Amino acid sequence: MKIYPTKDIRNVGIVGHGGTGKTQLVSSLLFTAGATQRFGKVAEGTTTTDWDDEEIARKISIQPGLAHAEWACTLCAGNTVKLNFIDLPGYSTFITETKAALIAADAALITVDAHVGAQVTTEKVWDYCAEYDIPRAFVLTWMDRELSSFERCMESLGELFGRNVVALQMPIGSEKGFRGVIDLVAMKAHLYTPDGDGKATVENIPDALLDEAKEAHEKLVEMIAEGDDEMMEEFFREGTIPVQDLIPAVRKAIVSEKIVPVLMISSTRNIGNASLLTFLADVFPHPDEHAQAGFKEPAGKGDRIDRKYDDTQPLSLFVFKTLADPFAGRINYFKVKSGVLKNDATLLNFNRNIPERFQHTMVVQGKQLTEIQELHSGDIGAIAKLKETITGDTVGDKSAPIYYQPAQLPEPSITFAVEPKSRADEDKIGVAIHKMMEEDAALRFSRDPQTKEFLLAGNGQQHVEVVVAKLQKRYNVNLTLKPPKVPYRETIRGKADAEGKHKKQSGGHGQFGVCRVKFEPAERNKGIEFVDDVFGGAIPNNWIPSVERGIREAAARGYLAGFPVTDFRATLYDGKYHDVDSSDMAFRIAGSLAFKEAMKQARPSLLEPVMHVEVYAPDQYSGDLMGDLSSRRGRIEGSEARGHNVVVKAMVPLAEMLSYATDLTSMTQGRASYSMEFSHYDYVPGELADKVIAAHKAAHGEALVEEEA
Ligand SMILES: Nc1nc2c(ncn2[C@@H]2O[C@H](COP(=O)(O)OP(=O)(O)OP(=O)(O)O)[C@@H](O)[C@H]2O)c(=O)[nH]1
Ligand SMILES: [Mg+2]
Repeated sequence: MKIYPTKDIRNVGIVGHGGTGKTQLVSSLLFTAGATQRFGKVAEGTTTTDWDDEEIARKISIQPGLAHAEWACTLCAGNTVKLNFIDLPGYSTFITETKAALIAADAALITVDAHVGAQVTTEKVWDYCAEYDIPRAFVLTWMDRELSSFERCMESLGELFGRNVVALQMPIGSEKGFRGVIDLVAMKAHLYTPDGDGKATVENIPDALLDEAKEAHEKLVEMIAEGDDEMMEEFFREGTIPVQDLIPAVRKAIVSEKIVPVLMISSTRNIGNASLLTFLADVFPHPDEHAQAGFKEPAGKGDRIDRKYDDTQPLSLFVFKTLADPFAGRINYFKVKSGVLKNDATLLNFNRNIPERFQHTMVVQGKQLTEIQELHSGDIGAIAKLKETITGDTVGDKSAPIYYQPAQLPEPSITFAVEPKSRADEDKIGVAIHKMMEEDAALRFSRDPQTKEFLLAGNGQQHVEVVVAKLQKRYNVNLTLKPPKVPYRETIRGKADAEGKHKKQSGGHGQFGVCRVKFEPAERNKGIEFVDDVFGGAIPNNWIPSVERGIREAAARGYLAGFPVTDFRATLYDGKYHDVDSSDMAFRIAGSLAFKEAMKQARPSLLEPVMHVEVYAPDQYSGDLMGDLSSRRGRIEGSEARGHNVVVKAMVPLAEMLSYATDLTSMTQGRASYSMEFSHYDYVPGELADKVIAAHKAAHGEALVEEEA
């Protein structure tokens, strides 16, 4: 593997709606560029970037897949550039992986199924690109498919993303007859042999398409020249701009996000591959064209430190994905953010303040890792067996600390109880899940304090199913997945003033602790706030944390139905103690008694998670969709036309959305898609709350009684 300087590196994030052909696209590009000898296919489970067992079995991407290829760049005097592909999942249950790893890309290709046009995740990934401020281009996939339409896609993308969406190519032939593209910059026809090697023969544009191509060329040039009077004048005077001037201008327009070009491909039949590769090599930005900022403190805090993707700056790198490989151990994917990484370097993990040795730095081709001597600023690599480093950490030269901000990810939206099949499984579950959590930032694991059930929270049913399958395969931990649970919470709506008194002073060592605590509601999502307002040593300082702990522990166990009580303020203002009989334990119990007493007075209420839901469907379903969401206690926020589709946005309680995936499919014959993200917690209406509480008590009656005893 050659070593590439920054300006010859292109880090391309491949994003798009689920199943639009991202993985297949990467596979066909790798094949054409000679990076793989065999043409890998999703249908056969042989692609480079979907290499994980679960990905092969399910034929979908679950985690970021890395690959790289070399391709000649016409602008770099025929030099080859290194294309690093970051193939990202499209299904909404795995989209947090996409957001977390897209941060390493310097530009994105957004795939759009030419038969459908934009879909719900198309907009979502567009927003991620905007958040990271990276240039983007659309690739229409499935151009060989029946009813695919270049014109319809241009219309729908233009409507959605603005007038700067512009065609850089035009199709030659359509559907089964799709056999090439017209390069609207150079004004040449690129013809392909279907099922061939993906390389083009370049010819003049066929007469039948010439007028249309000229019109599209004019539109492109006008957009690029906009604001550049000299170029505009030249264009009108000469009727054209020489290609050698036009390519750099296109490049500038893309990098500055002035235009968003549209290209196209059939990646199962290898039509359009070479044209797309040349586009990426010629006009996609290199890392140093993308501004970056590190911070003096973790999590985006403290002053900004300006760093450039520059070999002469101190070394720093950012870990954007951790894989927990059961054999190789932990593997970290990282991007060199500044400086040069040399094999065998010892660096400092700034977040954890521990040294880490980069003994065998590697480049990644799917599951295959190859050692490399050095990686320059902006390049992407992998390293195995670091001690503690995981996703989101910054590592670098210890004399120049810096922290890059990790992606902001949403909280998991759905919780399942899992049951170990045997005692042996129960013993292994903790360690195994811990390893899984290293590679999966969207996973949460806990134990229900009342039922003692193990709880797994993730972004959707499929996400949690995949985790359970991996636990079985990798660590031989066998779990049964139970129906999903809604993570209700409890809170108070009123105030209370309560005394907690724990007194057992008959015989032996006594126990004594009294506390007086005021409780009041706090803002939503504030959690529990504890205020120490004790005067004159009514409770000695060392036992004040004991009262707090007692309150927090009791709140975690819940009051109405065993869900954690949250969003309240507890102010400890008075109490009593005994020189001999008081203890940490006595004050913890007093705190928990005060909490229970207060809950009787403070109008306890049930809270439920409310989700932000977006549904995409052909517009004929618009009325049905809205009616259905309303019947799920949803509040419709609006509906907008998207060409022939409609997007309906609503706020709906999670409790009503548990079977939505299946219901939506049957309601629309599978022609709709939706995304769902946690929005906020809100009160459960009275009658329903009673039902939830009753149901919970019936299910966990025993545990609750035990708790009282
Ligand atoms: N006919 C045709 N089929 C395609 C094309 N591109 C992809 N497919 C098929 O579409 C299916 C999904 O392709 P993938 O590459 O897995 O899609 P993806 O976007 O990576 O999916 P996720 O990563 O799970 O979101 C596979 O069966 C591919 O063979 C294409 O250009 N033409
Ligand atoms: Mg994929």
